[in-house]
Amino acid sequence: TVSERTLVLIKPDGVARGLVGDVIGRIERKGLTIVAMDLRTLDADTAKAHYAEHSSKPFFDSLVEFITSGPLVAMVVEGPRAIEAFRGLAGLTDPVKAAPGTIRGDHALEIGENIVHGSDAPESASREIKIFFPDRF
Ligand code: DAT
Ligand code: MG
Repeated sequence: TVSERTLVLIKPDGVARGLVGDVIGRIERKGLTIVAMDLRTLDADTAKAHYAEHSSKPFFDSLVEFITSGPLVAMVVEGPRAIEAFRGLAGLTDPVKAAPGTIRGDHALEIGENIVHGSDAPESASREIKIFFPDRF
């Protein structure tokens, strides 16, 4: 199978709660490869660019506030069907609906604090990877 890349974020809640190792372990055990990784705190402009598709949603301002609230871990993850594979590890957006055994299903209850981000399609993956790692891919 041809390899693809996805942008994964361990959001500020995941970092603050000490879940970096758990999330990275799941990615590695699945057989995906981390090809770039960085701990950083986003500024508001970068956060708005990343979540541009949600700019008209009622939760946009709180989403930007949350994602800039502390350090996050940004990663580029590679492997066969990596986009769908990581979305499977993450579970559904609403952590109450996310199945136990998934990152969100095991660790979260609030939709606004759901531990991880993963790109949802090849176009969004390449757009998001350019925002986070402009000089590397
Ligand atoms: P996902 O992160 O699963 O791709 P999304 O792209 O629909 O989900 O939304 C991006 C993030 O925005 C999501 O991880 C959490 C937040 N969010 C989504 N829907 C929300 C809602 N109804 N209320 C509050 N935050 C929400
Ligand atoms: Mg999304």
